[in-house]
Amino acid sequence: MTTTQLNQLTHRLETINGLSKGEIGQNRLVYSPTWVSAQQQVIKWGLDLGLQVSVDDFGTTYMDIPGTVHPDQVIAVGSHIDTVAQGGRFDGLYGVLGGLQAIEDLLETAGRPKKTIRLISFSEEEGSRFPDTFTGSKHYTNQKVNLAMTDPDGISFENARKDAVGKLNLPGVTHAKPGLPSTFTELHIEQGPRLIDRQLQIGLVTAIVGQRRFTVTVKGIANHAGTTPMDERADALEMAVTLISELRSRAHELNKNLTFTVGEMHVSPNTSNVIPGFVTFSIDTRYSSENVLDKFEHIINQVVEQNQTTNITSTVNRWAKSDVTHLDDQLLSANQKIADRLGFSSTQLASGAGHDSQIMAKVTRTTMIFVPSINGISHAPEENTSKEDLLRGVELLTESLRQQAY
Ligand code: HGY
Ligand code: MN
Ligand code: MN
Ligand code: MN
Repeated sequence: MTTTQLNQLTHRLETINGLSKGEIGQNRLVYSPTWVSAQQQVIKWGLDLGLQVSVDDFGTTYMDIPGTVHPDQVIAVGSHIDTVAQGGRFDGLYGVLGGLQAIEDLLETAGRPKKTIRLISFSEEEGSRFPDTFTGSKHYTNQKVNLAMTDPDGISFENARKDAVGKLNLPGVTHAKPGLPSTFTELHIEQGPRLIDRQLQIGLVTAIVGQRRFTVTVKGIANHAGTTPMDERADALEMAVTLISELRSRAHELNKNLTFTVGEMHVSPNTSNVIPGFVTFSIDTRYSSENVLDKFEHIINQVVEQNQTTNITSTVNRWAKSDVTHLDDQLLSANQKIADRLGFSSTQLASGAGHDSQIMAKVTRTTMIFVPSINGISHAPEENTSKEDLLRGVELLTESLRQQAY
């Protein structure tokens, strides 16, 4: 990739990340106004490049260069366009725009491919607005998504979806969901410290860890902070804190590598002189074996059950579950050979982050390419990757596409 092409990639990253002007980090929550503008911009770049663009009912965008010899064999690349709240500039977006850059470089240097190349910009992966994850790739792979689920403001997925997707039917765009590809490759930042700490340039992903996400609801009795005796309170927040610290220690006892994160909490009425009567909090837990996750899910239910009192009740709802996913060995070793040939230092590793690849791996041969995250930070405005590393990831992806589709 030449400097011009690298500048084009960074310009495109800045254009889309610039849509969150004045906000802390990136807030491209699915179907939000910045999400619509971002997907519209990706579509425009694809149309300018002469790609055949289609958009499905969930707003996932597919951009094809039909193959000259085997148009029915589809080699796909892509990632997700949405972000977490106050997220980083590269998670997801780098895989979409890096894929676009690889395709552009190939069209310029090698002309049309023999097999169809497809760039996919998945509508939603993070689960940061609605209580479900990977809804874009789930829809593409014909998995059920609950359209009636609502976001914290009570807006339904169905209504938000219809309103946003209607704005993507730009001139030249077909409204359709294409068939499944023969292979899928996702270019992504590592989102952790391993590559950067070991000064390695490329990560080739062997597997994606399993994850579970829960919402715990604690119901107490709202009351006056000044007049209610301490031993007569049904303080929902105090109970939530007890549950969190007990579960946190049990996670560690069960397995020191099990991750346990409470990232979201809603306190009601969230007023300084009122004893909280209602609290919800999230639990995100990951590990590379289902039975450890099953055991921990059992512990969560047990601890929540044991902490019922007369006036405080707690319930737990598990709303996301994905099993550990092993990725395609052949594609990985082909990429290993390319990385070696290009002289890139690399390692093979499992991903602690979830990815659309774990959904695509259920229906097609799938692989992932990681580039380093500076200081290992992700899901935060400080998320960063050097230009040289961005470039190397695209170069490896370009060679992998050349090998598969030409
Ligand atoms: O949460 C994750 O693992 C991913 O970044 N969605
Ligand atoms: Mn991601
Ligand atoms: Mn993410
Ligand atoms: Mn992900």
